[in-house]
Amino acid sequence: MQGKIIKGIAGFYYVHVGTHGQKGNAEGIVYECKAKGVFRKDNRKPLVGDNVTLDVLDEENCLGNISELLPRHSELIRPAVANVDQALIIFSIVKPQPNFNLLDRFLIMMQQQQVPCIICFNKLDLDADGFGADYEDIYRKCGYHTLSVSTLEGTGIEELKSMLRGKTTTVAGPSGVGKSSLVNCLQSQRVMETGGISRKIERGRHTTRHSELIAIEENTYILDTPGFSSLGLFCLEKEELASYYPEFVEQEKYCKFRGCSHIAEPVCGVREAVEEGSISAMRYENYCLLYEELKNKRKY
Ligand SMILES: Nc1nc2c(ncn2[C@@H]2O[C@H](COP(=O)(O)OP(=O)(O)OP(=O)(O)O)[C@@H](O)[C@H]2O)c(=O)[nH]1
Ligand SMILES: [Mg+2]
Ligand SMILES: [Zn+2]
Repeated sequence: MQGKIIKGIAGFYYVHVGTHGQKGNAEGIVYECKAKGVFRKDNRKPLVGDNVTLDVLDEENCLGNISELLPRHSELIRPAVANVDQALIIFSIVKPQPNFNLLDRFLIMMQQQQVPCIICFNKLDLDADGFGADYEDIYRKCGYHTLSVSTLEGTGIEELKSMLRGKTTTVAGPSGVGKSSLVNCLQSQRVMETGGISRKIERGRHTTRHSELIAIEENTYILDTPGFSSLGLFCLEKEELASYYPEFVEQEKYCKFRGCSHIAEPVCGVREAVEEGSISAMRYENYCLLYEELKNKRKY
């Protein structure tokens, strides 16, 4: 039997096996498994997102053992998950207001791991001043896919679903922006757990502590993750930073110096674009802050 690890806690792995009831739905059974012998045989630790084969030990109580890890097509370090196709970066428009410095850090981190990103602004129902449209505009101009949604009212959810269909997506974003609420809202089907408790009842009210994959449709999974409020930039040289800003890369040809840092060099295409407004001043200011941070990190 084949399935997918949706959660790992304290040596137990929860493996979702699709039952392919009606076409397109996410119905399945979750087996609580150990992974005896797998590490020795495959020489790697099981990860959430791994496709596995399992032996059922007790059908009635949904207990099993993972017998083999199938090949991974990708592996993320943060969050630790296998076989992810894309990241959904979620910020709320208000309550809390977005921290764009943190948003840019997420984008850089995902690009470092070669994961395409969608930026999603939530709580559109609270956006009386229309800030969401401005935020989307800034990031769309940089080449990112963006959308605004209201989890509470269901606005934009169908569009989001079509962006997720057939893929495995990891969610990322700070605490309180509505990541779990959104994941709940995307579940159209009840997923059977050990003991048959609906995920819908259990989730959403509390801060998320474990990453967990949720089957939302056939072959469509979303990883709910704990929120975090800061993110250090790892394994990145200040000279590389600009390459993670797609809108800067386009302007580099107008810089006088090759390898221009866009900080203080004379005749800089990026700074000119900021002055004339075609590159967001907010993005550029956060770039300068991150550049300074990377520069100082090197000193000790
Ligand atoms: N008004 C409004 N409130 C929302 C919306 N989505 C979520 N919320 C509320 O925002 C709060 C936080 O939601 P969660 O889904 O727990 O947030 P989270 O991002 O999972 O937070 P962590 O698990 O701590 O990382 C809850 O009180 C939700 O009811 C929305 O679209 N509109
Ligand atoms: Mg949560
Ligand atoms: Zn420059």
